[in-house]
Amino acid sequence: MKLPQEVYDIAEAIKSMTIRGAGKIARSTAEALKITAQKSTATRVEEFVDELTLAAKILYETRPTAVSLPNALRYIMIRCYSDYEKGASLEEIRNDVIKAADEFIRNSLEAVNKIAEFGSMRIENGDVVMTHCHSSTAIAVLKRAWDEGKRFTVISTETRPRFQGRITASILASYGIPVKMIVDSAARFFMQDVDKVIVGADAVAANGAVVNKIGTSMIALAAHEARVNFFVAAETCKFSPESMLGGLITIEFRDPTEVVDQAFLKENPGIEVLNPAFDVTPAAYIDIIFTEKGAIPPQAAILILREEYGWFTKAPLPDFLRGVRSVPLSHIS
Ligand code: RI2
Repeated sequence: MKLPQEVYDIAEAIKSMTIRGAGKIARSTAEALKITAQKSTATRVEEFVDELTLAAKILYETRPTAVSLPNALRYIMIRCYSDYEKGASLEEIRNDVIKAADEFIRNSLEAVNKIAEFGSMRIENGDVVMTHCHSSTAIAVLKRAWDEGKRFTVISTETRPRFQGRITASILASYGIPVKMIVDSAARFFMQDVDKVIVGADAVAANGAVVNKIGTSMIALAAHEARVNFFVAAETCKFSPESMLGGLITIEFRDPTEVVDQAFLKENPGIEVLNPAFDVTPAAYIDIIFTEKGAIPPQAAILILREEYGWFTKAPLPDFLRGVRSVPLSHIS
C-alpha cells in the first residue's frame, strides 16, 4: 500500500521535531490525513479506508505524549469509519475526511485565539512573567496582552536539552517584548521577581494534571512555594479521554545524544544518560488552565472531557485505529 510521500515526510518531521509543539503536531497530522484522502487513487472503499488507517497508524507512532495528536486522528477517523459503516461511497468518505481535517485545523487555530483573549486578561502592567519551553499558545497570550497595550517583562528559560526557550525568547524579543533568558536551573533563583508563570501543555489528564516540557513541574513547585500564580494555556484537544478510564499519559524518552554527544557516551560507557522530554505537574500546583471554552480550575478538566467525549467507555486508543477495517501488520514498516 503506497501513501503520498507527504505523509512519510510529515511523520518524519514530527519524529525529528522539525514540526513540534503539541498544537502544530496535531494540525500537521490532520493535514497529512487530508492529503492521504485527496491523493488516494483507491478504487474500492475498503482500500481507501485501509490507506487512511495506515496513515493514521504511521502518524500515531511518531511521538507518544502530545494527546492532541491521537485526538486529531480520532476526530477525523471516527467520521471515516462511521461513513464506511453506513455504506457511504468512496467520494462521500473522501469529502467527509477532508472536511473533518479542515474543521479540526480551523477549530485549533480559533482555539488559540480564544485562549489568547482569555489569558491576556490575567496579564497586567508591570508584570514579570516566566515561561518555559516554546508554547505557541502561551506566546499568543503574551502577544495579545502586549497588543492590548500592557507592558511587562518575560523571563524565558533556555529549556535543555533542545533549547526551545531560545525560540520563545527570540519570538518575543522581535515582537518588542522585553525578555530575559535564563538557564533552566535558575528558575527558582529568579522566582522571587516573578508575578506569574505561563506555560503550554502537551496533555491534560482528567484529574487536572498537566504534562508539559521537562522541567515544568519544578518551575510549578518553585512558583507554589513563592505563591506565584501558575497558568497553563491549552486547547481542549490536548485533554486526554483515555485518562477518564485511568489510562496514563506516556512520557517520551528521547535519544541521549540530545543531552551529550556520541564522544561523551563512548568515553563513559558506565553512564546511562536519561532524556525524558516531559513531566507531570499535579493540579495542586496549577491555578488556571486557559482553554478556548474559558479559564478553568484544573480540577474542572473532567467536565471538559465529559462534555467532549461523554463517559468515553467504548473506544480507547489505539483500538479506534483498528476501526471497521484492519490493516495487516505487514503494511506497517
Ligand atoms: P503549543 C511542546 O512540546 C512544549 O512542551 C510546549 O509547551 C507544548 O508542546 C505545547 O505547545 P515539544 O513538541 O501547542 O516541543 O502551545 O516537545 O505550541
